[in-house]
Amino acid sequence: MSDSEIVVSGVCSREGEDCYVGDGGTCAEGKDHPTECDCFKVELEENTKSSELKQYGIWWSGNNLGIQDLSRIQARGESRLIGVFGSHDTGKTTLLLIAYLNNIRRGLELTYKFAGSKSLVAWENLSSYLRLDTTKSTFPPHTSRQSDRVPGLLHLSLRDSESNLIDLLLTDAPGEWFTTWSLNSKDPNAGGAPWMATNSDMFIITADCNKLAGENRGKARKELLMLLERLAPFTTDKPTFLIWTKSDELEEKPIPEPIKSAIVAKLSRNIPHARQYEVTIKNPDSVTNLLNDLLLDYESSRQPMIVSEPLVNNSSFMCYRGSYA
Ligand SMILES: Nc1nc2c(ncn2[C@@H]2O[C@H](COP(=O)(O)OP(=O)(O)OP(=O)(O)O)[C@@H](O)[C@H]2O)c(=O)[nH]1
Ligand SMILES: [Mg+2]
Repeated sequence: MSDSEIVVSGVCSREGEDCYVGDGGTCAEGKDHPTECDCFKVELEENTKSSELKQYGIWWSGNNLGIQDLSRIQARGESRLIGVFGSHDTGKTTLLLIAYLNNIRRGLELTYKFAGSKSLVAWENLSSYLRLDTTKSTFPPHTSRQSDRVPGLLHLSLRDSESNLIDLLLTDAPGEWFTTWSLNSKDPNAGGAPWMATNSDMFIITADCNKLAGENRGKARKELLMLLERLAPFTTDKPTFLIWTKSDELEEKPIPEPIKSAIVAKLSRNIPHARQYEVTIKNPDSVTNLLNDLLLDYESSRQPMIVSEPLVNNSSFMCYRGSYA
């Protein structure tokens, strides 16, 4: 076996657009070696002595997935996109992390079993805040506002009770996007909010119990009502859950009745099929249960395809469809 290796460096004309071969990713055209691709211009070719095994690139880095990765996930089967909407600090990222940590902790006990992830690095980076080390655990940091048109996507592969693989993509977006989008759907600072609204298969909307009972409850209520209104046309026929986050705070500081009933009334007017759940970091199963129910709702909302057999002959014998017809 030869231990020499040809090392090639150069630039791809699609670098940064949809190809990340220069950053150690794989070729967007699917070539095994960049030199085989017409888009790649070789700048330096060296013959090196190497005793290391040949390394093959993989298309995922483990970080948040983007729109290019989405098409690759979709290529292996049906995937489901869950859009998580809610203004700043309403517990969106924490909710996602509880789902991830509880899934890997409870493993095989759950109906939908953890079967891998292409964004493990992103999950682990975020959950390192929540994990209890020898000193203390903290909440994840605020999701930074990006100018992207698409949010960071977190990926979970699950297996259902019949061992079918389900690719779940969950959005982790900054809350400011939704506040801006609720005010003006055309505002460029709304980032990936319109993309999420159009492309999500299921919707989670966060209502922060702590904020709705706190000093700025008027502002929190207004932001939530505006979001419900903006989102309503996109949620038709799609499973939608309104999630009361930080419900552990309710005992000490309940949401004033007029505020709660205004939100519930708006929800039943604009998104009548939406279901409501309470979640808290103190009860990780509350998040797992809501995801289970969301997936079950999605399965039952899908209409079976009606296949009608074409009439190919006028003979009554050939037209016979059996006694059921
Ligand atoms: N009491 C309580 N506080 C919570 C809970 N979940 C989140 N929090 C608090 O809410 C804060 C915000 O949570 P995040 O998950 O970062 O909120 P976010 O919606 O992702 O915020 P942005 O990324 O800024 O949009 C955390 O820093 C915690 O202080 C919970 O279950 N109970
Ligand atoms: Mg966040």
